[in-house]
Amino acid sequence: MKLYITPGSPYARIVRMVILEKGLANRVEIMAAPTRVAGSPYYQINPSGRVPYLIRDDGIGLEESALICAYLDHLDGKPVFDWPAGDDGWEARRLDALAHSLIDGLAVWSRESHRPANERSPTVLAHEARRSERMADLWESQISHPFMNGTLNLAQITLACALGLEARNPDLKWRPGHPKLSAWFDAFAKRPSFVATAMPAP
Ligand SMILES: N[C@@H](CCC(=O)N[C@@H](CS)C(=O)NCC(=O)O)C(=O)O
Repeated sequence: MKLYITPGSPYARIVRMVILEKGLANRVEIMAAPTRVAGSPYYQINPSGRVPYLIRDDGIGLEESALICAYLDHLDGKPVFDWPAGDDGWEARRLDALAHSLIDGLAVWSRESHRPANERSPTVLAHEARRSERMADLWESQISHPFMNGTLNLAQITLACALGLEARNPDLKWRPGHPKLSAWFDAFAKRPSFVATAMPAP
């Protein structure tokens, strides 16, 4: 299989972590995709131009990190990232949605800040900065939830990949005033799969 990524994509990082956690590194070749470039040859592979994108062994392509993670998780017939049943499952999905809300906003911020200076929107940058502050406050109140501290799950991975964008965005300062979130992240960041997928500086 081939996984198309960009090194700075937090969504691709989620999938790369799942590959390592599931012991699939020898089955998935990681390919750098030239995205957001006019006429990129990558558009012949994935017309949307987005990453992550998995080409399965049968040649079928899958887009969307959650779908790719689920596919990879089920390959061995022993999935570990399915949501729990019953009420626990709603709690898990609620927290995963909050982690996605954070990562989606930070991805917009990052994309905007990487545009040429004369094309950047101060309104968008300010909007996403304020959103990230509110979300960090929210996560400070949620991070002690048992689901965020028990067995590894996709909400934890997504939140860590979101917070890890501090390495890419010097204006993202989610730590001050959030000691519990900082402690959670620093502990999580020791995981070998997180270390191995470190984001490059901007
Ligand atoms: N919801 C998608 C988001 C993927 C996404 O937005 N990827 C960005 C990189 S972080 C991308 O491919 N950007 C290239 C482009 O917009 O052309 C997922 O979870 O996979």
